[in-house]
Amino acid sequence: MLFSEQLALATDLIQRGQRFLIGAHARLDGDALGAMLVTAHGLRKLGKEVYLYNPDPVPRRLSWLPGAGEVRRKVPGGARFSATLVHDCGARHLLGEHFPEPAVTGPLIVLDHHEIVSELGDIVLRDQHAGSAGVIAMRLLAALGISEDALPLDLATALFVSLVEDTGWFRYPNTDQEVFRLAMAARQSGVSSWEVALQLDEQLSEASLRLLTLVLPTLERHCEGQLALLTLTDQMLREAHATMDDVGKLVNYARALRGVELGGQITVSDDRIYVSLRGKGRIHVGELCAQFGGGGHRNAAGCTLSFADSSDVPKSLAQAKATLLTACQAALSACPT
Ligand SMILES: [Mn+2]
Repeated sequence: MLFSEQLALATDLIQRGQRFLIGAHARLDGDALGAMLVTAHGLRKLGKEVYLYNPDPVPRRLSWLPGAGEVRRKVPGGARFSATLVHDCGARHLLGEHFPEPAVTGPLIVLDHHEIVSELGDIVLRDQHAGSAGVIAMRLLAALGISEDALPLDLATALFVSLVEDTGWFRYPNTDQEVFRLAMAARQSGVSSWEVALQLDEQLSEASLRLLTLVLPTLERHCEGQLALLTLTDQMLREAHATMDDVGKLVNYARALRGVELGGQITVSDDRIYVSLRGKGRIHVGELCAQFGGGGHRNAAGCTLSFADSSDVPKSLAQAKATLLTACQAALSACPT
């Protein structure tokens, strides 16, 4: 079904309903939370009740966003919603194990821009070309009659965060005219890019720098230098007195190297070995991660490689790495320069 047809269905459902559950993928990032808050502030403006839910806590660097403090990790018992709006999510398992039943959530409206996805949602507002999930949320609000002119500051701030987080501050190829137009709308509503940058990127913990000094020495180059890999373990987090909140975007250091086509970060945490992959455009990392049940975008994706045997982490890590190297080598060979 066309995006416009799905949009008409979503608009109708929201106009007729009163109470909405607002969700996003687990392990919230700036787009997931930003998009949730765009929808939440927008629906409130229309006189609707909203309830914000995520299985994971809001990361510290996003906790300043107006409305972030309303995100709850449980849905109140007995609650029933007219519909649930799920943001930036292309797979059910990303909603967490305790995501409520359909009897509670009502119909599921997905607002997403991932390319590699699995079946999820009764109404799916997905455009893989949209710069962020916040862009999709704005398309929905526009259809509901909310004008881009004179947005409330809380909504405009959430929108701006969604835009800068998923476009890398307007650098990635998804930075299109719609992104710039919405960024301009946010600016005109009073959002200061420097104030947002101060909150997002100028509040590092010392633990995050200590962690950097432990992770950077793990750098490995493979596939004739085209793949750069960094490894992060629970042990390093403990040594740096850091939490996952302090990890940041380490994987970007790997991709940023000259001669690198694929940057990867292998994380060993909670007995899980997962990988974040970043590309420069030649290789579709979303497709690469889909081989392992993951997903994402052309230049940014992730997947769980295996479950680590806690009795022999180095061995499980070596096996996971070998699997990843084989897949990367195959992808690089299939797409020569
Ligand atoms: Mn996104």
